[in-house]
Amino acid sequence: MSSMQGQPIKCKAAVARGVNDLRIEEITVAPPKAGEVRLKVHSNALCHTDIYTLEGSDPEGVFPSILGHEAGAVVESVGEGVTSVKEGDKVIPCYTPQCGEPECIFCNPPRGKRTNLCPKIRGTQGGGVMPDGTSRFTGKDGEEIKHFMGCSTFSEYTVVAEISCAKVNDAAPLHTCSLLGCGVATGLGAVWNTCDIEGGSSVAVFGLGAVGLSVIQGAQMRGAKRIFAIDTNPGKFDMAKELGATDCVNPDDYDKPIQQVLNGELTEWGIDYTFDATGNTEVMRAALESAHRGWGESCVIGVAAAGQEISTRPFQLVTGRKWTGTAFGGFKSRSEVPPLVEDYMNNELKLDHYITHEFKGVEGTLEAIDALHSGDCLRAVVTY
Ligand code: NAD
Ligand code: 022
Ligand code: ZN
Ligand code: ZN
Repeated sequence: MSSMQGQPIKCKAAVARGVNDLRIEEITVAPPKAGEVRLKVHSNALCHTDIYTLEGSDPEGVFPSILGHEAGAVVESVGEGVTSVKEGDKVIPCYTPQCGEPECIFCNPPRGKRTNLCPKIRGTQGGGVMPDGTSRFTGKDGEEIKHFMGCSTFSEYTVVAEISCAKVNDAAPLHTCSLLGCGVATGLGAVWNTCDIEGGSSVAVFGLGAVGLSVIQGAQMRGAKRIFAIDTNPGKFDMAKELGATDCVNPDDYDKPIQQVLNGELTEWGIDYTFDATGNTEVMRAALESAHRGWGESCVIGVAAAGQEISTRPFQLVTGRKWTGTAFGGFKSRSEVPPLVEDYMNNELKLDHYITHEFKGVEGTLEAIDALHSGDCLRAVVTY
């Protein structure tokens, strides 16, 4: 049994004190309450939403808080009534929970078969607190520090809800599998779950960060025939090709809008499935309008800045295009993330390609943020 079971733990964390003010501090992590799990975080990969929130761009962001939501961890201790994980288990904390209760229409078939939007702890998670309405983190002066996206993995220890913990293989290498906590899983799931593409389809992905590249990987694994990789940074094209892209396109090389190039010039009637992995609403429009006349489907993965709106002419929909979107690739976290870890361990899924930078210690989070700002970073993984 963990020697700290039932006791508060003092540890290091990167605390977001205010806009662009991330400080390495000693914090206290309270023991898990009923239905909660305390985790020792092994590795954390930075994702843009953490930076976006730190920069003050998320109007719902709260300070002080502990950011971070793409991680691999080990269970340190569990609260009352927790049965699905135990001390020593490897887990991936997930920002989309899966309560699995028989009465949850989002977790269960028939309507919940293909969604992961379990609302069980949505309100408290969005408010930066645990389901009982309080925080498990306190700072030096005993002041409350808020949680973030139900994960808060910029800390050596964190507390999450049991229903947010995906228990994975005991032999899983956590520093690579951390990527399955957000970016890579999201791109794969957009292809496999949200759009459920058929073999032989044509695919286009806008934005070749970790999310867009995993769309390419997922499409190739499904047997897509032609995969268009689109980015304004041509430095991304080599990796796109390595993961399965057949055509790389830089919109800046053309005078006309990219949708007219993809739909009408490079293809006659458009592309079966298109994905936005940029978060830019103009690109979302271009992705929709690049989709195939009569049946093309376009999936919004990118998260747009607060208050942004999308637009297109209704003609685009009347002529048979569909506009959809995804959260965490539609994966049900606790039941569908562990098989992804198995795929990686069986060499059926690539993860190592996405790790371009590695750092040590919670302090490394600061260096990782700088790396993420440089154009050549896919994922920077910090191992504590
Ligand atoms: P990233 O910043 O690493 O990648 C974005 C890429 O888009 C970059 O390569 C950039 O050069 C390219 N780009 C920018 N403007 C472009 C344009 N006009 N045309 C073509 N390419 C352009 O980001 P990421 O980590 O891969 O994440 C991508 C998006 O997915 C973000 O918006 C992120 O918030 C979102 N996301 C959504 C979910 C979800 O569940 N829906 C989950 C994770 C990430
Ligand atoms: C993760 N994201 C972007 C980069 N990394 C990301 C951001 C938001 C969502 C998904 C991924 C998202 C889509 C839909 C929702 N969220 C709302 C879900 C609901 O209403 O139940 C979302 C999620 C969590 C939080 C906010 C928005 C949060 O915990 N603060 C899943
Ligand atoms: Zn993320
Ligand atoms: Zn549920």
